[in-house]
Amino acid sequence: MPDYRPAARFLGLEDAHSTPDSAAWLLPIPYEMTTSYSGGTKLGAAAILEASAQVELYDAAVGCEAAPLYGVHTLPFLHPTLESPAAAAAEITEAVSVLNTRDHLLITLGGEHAITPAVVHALAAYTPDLIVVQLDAHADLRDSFDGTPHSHACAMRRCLDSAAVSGVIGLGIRSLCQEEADFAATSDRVTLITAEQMHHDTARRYLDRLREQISGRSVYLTIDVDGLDPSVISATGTPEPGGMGWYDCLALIGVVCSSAQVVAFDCVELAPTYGDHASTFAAAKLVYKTLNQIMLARGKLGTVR
Ligand SMILES: [Mn+2]
Repeated sequence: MPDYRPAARFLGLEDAHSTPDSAAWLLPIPYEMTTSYSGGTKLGAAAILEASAQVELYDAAVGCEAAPLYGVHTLPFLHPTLESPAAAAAEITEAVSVLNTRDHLLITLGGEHAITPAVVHALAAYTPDLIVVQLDAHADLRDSFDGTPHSHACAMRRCLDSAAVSGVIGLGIRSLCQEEADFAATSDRVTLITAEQMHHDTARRYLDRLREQISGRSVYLTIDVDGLDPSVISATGTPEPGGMGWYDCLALIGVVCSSAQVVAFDCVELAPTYGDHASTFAAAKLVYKTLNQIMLARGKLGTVR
């Protein structure tokens, strides 16, 4: 009989490589309360975990089977209260604070994008001068949406509520309203590199600009899967045409991980649809490849390259 147990752990790692001593801690947060178009992101974390068991441990970009070298501890699912978006955000912040991930790389899997500011606020308590690098189709800079300031459409605006967050750099942005455009233009803490700018910049000079802005600094990386083009990942609640290709995305992540100190990252807004395992697998592989770039920068992969 084949064993159809769902993958309880990221990459289906063995016991020895999935302990609390692991360099990376992965926290699934299947929270969904404010999605605005098509829902389903509460199923994203479980789908990514299940798909991750199919991802090869060997990553050609780092030239080795990387995960066993640093370990990934998959934590139990965090289910915040659904009493209100504000209460959910407060609970996530509290839980991440209590968890105390200071000595580990924290990876969170959404869930909707509203989890990002909640996690950032917990990390900001001991990370001054934190820059949030956002891969996303949407600016998420509205001050309020659908009657709540804790909507997924306000995720980056809420990150900026923390004085420890010195900037948000959005890349791949191609959907925003006048309020967000005006806010981005007048705030010295917001940089938007739009998908159109990236598309026309065939020499990828935006990567140099990004490197200059984040070099040597602490970065929280948030990957909203709708930042990628729907030809790569279409299983998301608010898809937008004209997003990043797979290799553009990897190049961007490579620059972030090699030039900044990435303290944590998340992958949010995957809304798995039956039959579209390509989207889910791409998200799982993207999380793994991002993790490997961070561990490479931290010297956890030794000299295996
Ligand atoms: Mn988005």
